[in-house]
Parts: sequence; C-alpha cells; structure tokens
Amino acid sequence: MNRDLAFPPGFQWGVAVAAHQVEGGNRNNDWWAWEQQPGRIHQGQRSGRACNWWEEAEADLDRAAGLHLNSLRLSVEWSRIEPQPGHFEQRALQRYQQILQGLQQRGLEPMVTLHHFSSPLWLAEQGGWENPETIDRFARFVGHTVEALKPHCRCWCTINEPNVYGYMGYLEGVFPPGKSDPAAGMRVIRHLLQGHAAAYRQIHDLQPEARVGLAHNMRILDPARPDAPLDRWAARLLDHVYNQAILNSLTSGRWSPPLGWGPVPGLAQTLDWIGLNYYTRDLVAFDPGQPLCVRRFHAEGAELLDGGYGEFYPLGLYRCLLRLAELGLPMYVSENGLPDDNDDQRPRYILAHLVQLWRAIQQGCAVRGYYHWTLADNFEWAEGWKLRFGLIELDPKSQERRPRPSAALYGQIATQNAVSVAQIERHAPGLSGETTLP
Ligand code: IFM
Repeated sequence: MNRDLAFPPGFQWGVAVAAHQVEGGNRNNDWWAWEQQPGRIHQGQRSGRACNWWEEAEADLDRAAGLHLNSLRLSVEWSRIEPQPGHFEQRALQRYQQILQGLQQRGLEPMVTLHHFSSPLWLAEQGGWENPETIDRFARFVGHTVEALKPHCRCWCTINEPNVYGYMGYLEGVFPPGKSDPAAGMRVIRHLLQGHAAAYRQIHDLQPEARVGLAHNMRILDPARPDAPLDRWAARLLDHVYNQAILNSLTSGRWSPPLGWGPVPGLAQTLDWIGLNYYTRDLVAFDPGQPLCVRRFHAEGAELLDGGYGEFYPLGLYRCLLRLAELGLPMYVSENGLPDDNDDQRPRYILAHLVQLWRAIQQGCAVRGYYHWTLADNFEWAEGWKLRFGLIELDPKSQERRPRPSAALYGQIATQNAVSVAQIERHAPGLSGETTLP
C-alpha cells in the first residue's frame, strides 16, 4: 500500500448515541424500571445521569465538533415527548429542537433515530411492541416529533436494530420485558417493521424531502467447520433468522419465515437508505443439544474484544456491506465500535474497519457515512458501565471526561477525509499486508 485511502467528497464522519444511554434521568421508561430490579444490570448499576445530555448535551457536541466530525446520530426519548398517552410535552420537543440546532451550529449533520430500545412505561404496561396497537401509537408519536423537529433534521432512522430488540427482550430475556418466548419475539419484530413502515409514510407526508431508513444489526455467522455440511446448514439457518429475514421482508413486502408468512401491506419500498450496525462475528456449529440445533462461539486463537463482546473481525464489515449493496440503496455504517477501556485495540479496530469500508466503497458500495459507536462511554444496557465504548473516557459519577488516544486519530481521519498510510503504519502496521490495497 503506497497511498492514502481517500473517502468520497462529502462523506459523513460521525458518532452515534442513543437517548437512554446518554441523557440521564429518563425515569419514565421501561429501562429505568428494569434497572431498579435486582439482578438485571451488571453489578446492579444504573443509567443515573448517564452522560448528562439532557442538561448539557452541548458540551459533548463541542467535543464532537472539536474532532472535526460533520455528522452525529442521536435518538429521541419517546417517554419524554409523550409521557402519557396522547399528551405531547412541548418542553421536551423544544429541548430536542435546541439540541438539533446545536448540531447544526457546529456543522454536525443530524441523523435522528425515533426508537432506540427504550419505550414509555405506559406503552410497556399496555404490552409494548407485542401489542399491535403500538404500531399506530408509534406513528402518532413520530408524527408529532417530526412535525416539531423537521426544520432541523431530514435524515430519520425509524427503528434501531429490530432483531437485537426482539432477541434480547423476548428470547434471551436480558432486556425488558425479560421474556423467553420465541413466538412473542417474532411478533415483536413484525410489529417493529410495521411501525417502521407506518413511520416512513408519516414522515414523508410531513416532510417530502426526508430521507428515511432503519439501522439493521448484522453479525457474520460462519460455519465452524466449512467442510461440515451440518455446520454450514446451522450457520445458514442462523444467518437467515438473524440477518436476512428482516431484509427479505423489508424488500419483498412479504414476511420471510420465521417472522411469518404472506404479504405485509405497505412494507415494501419503505427504505430510502439502510443503516448497518456491525461489530463482530461468531462461528456456528450444528449441536442437537441447543435451541435450533446451533451453537455459537469464537474462533480458536481469534483476537477477542473486551468483556466477551466478540471477535475482532474487520473483514465482516466489508462482507456485510457487499451483501447489503444488493438492496441497491444508499448505505450508512450507522454503528461500529468496540468496548476497550484502555484503548489498546481501538485505534487498530478503527483503522482496520475503515480500510474494509474503503474497500467496499471501491467495489461500488454506496456508503454515505460512518458513525463510530460512541463519543463518550455511556450506559451499555444490561452490561451497565462495564463495557466502555467511548472515544472519550467518562466517569459517570463525576462526569469527568478524558479523550482516549483514538479520539484524536478518528478526528484526524475525519479532517483528512482519508485514512493515511502513516496512520496505518503507526497504529496497525500489519494491516497493509492483510488486504488487497493499492
Ligand atoms: O450500545 C449499543 C447500542 O445501543 C446498539 N448497538 C450496539 C451498541 C453496543 O453494544
């Protein structure tokens, strides 16, 4: 490799955050209630003040702008905007207007997610996303929110990671409501996708120039022994259930099993772009002793990420992007990052993933932006404060922040709109040999 890897002009360099993980004091949602239950969160930790964004998002916006980022993905908290059914809180909408103006003033193009895991308590009490009425309730919430925020945003992400929401809350039981009920999980994902479609139409009615998409979490699921037909079958099955069924349903307008069967009126053609949240890969083996006969684990000798989060596998980003490109839509890497308290992997992780992203763009993938997860350490759901994903280290008690070395590196990349040879040689010397680069 002998020249810098330039990204397309106007490429969006951002960080991604979510309301409940950064705002603090979100007492009126299902996650706050979940955090109060013993044994739900690592060491009984709580979101508490989180990153204090409700009071002081602007300080972190300054930090993001200081890194020369030109975009930021955040979410709005439904329980603040509609604290009681049908009651829309103007002060909450005004605060979001103010935050979005803050982004614009700092040259940060907003991407706003309308549902990122947390739901109002009143909605959860009525069955949450298991209840089909939630689809219309979500569309009504979206209508009020977009009407208020549209002067400041045109890129909307309806739902974050419907598969993760369904599996963690309704199969693994580690997110609220803590169920282990596959049929309920499939119902929830169906309702989330129908909510997405209803939101898509609602947003376009209110703002014809809007660009509306959804953030899809994809994991690479490779057969443990590629020459073993049963492992290949197991990996394909899991890949279909986790990665593909949602995409098939969204593009064909028909439920792809196991989500369901038959047509879904209004679902097709509801994506102006697709977001990819990519982190890691698993190996999959056939194992009759496991649900679905599949067992997931990490490759022997693979480099692992902190806290059992997964394998360091940058090639997966390239593979997912090439696969998503078949949809023929503009794409964003709407999340990519890792837990790394002491920043010993992050610089290399960022560079290795950006090299793969660059390769995908060279292959013709229409990727418009990359959002690193995340700016400052935030409340990592059931893992509490154990997993530290931030470019900036945060002490949630004192709210003190200290940029990790990778913050400066990411800032330089955004400034250059390129990954330089010097950066690779310094932080990831093995990389140039690993991939086909100029
Ligand atoms: O923190 C989460 C985020 O809320 C959704 N995607 C994965 C991130 C890291 O686990």
